[in-house]
Amino acid sequence: MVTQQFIQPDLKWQMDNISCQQAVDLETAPLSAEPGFLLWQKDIPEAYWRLGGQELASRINATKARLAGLAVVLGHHYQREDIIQFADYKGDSFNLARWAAQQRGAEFIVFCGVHFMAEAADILSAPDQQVVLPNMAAGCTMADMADPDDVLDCWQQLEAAGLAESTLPVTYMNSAASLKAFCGDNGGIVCTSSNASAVLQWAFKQRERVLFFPDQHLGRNTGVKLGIPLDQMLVWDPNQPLGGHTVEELRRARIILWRGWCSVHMRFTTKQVAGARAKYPGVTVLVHPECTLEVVQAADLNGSTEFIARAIREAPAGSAWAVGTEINLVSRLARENPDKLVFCLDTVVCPCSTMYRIHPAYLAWVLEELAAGRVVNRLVVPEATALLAKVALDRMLEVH
Ligand code: CIZ
Ligand code: SF4
Repeated sequence: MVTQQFIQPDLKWQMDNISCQQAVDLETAPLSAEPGFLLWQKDIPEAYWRLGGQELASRINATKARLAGLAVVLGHHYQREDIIQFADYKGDSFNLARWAAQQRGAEFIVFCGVHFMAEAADILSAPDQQVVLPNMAAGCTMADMADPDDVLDCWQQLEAAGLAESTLPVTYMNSAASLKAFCGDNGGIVCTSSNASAVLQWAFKQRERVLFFPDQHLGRNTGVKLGIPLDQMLVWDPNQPLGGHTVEELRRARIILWRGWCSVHMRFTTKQVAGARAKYPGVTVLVHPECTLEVVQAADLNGSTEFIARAIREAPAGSAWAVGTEINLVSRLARENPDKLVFCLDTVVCPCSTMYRIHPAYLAWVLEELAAGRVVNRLVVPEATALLAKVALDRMLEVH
């Protein structure tokens, strides 16, 4: 199945970005009217291409009812409204992974999220459970920035420089299963944005230095939170020998940060923070740690999507929140908290274009196939990879 793993991430982002306006709209455009469909999984039968939102919704509801007890639908916070409404469980990647590790009831886990999350669910679920990703082209541009071959090459260079023994690999959940396996095999661990500080503290108890991938911003922001000076955090450029550093510089580093980022969170700027404060005095600025350090430092609070949702839910009525994360979540929080002012820091913000690829037509398709006794879009992580990746994921679940 094609995941467009090999299209250059930023190009993918630009090509897909045309769907911005539709994404925050509650109207469901038929699949054939989605400009991004060009990049999505195309072997969905044509019978689904032109179905409208209402018909899709009623077919999804009817099929879900037929599959009750057999299939569950998981939905990530960044999913579009016309998908999240069908989720039996909603959450961030950490909670959804934990859910998959704990529940043994449903035979099929239909994962409305992106590829790496469905992989984690497959690794953590029981062997008799099957994970289905409605659109196999729903990847993550940040995860794609850490090409497993490049990370292995980096590790070999660290080994040759005599630095690998004192370095612990830590991968953000947003990464390929093979990189989680690499961590599992080398004493390393997985983290998410809800447990990055605890994971890094654990990592520094094991070894002097951390190799953190793929998101340099989460790594740097967490390092700063733990008091690590900026000059002890280096960015590894996979296109340069030794990542662009000398052995001595690498030896002195506490965190080696991979040169990756999230295009969605890179859109937030300190200018937007200043603009929100000027327009709404007293506003609380709350951003995701995938934003740059400057934005995180200009904000009042930062944290994972679960943290963001909880902070707003528990805030007093009448409070104002400028939020720097994916627009589908921000719009949902605004709707769910009508007694507060909740708005996105970036007024022209775009959604995560890969999360958006889970269109209701795909959900209808995979559910109707399940109801007919056929499994399409099953996501299977090869056993050898899954075993090692589970070691790193289990370490994460213990550290939290
Ligand atoms: O870990 C996740 O689910 C993501 C992508 C963001 C967050 O902070 O929850
Ligand atoms: Fe990946 Fe960014 Fe989308 Fe999250 S918001 S899934 S990091 S591209």
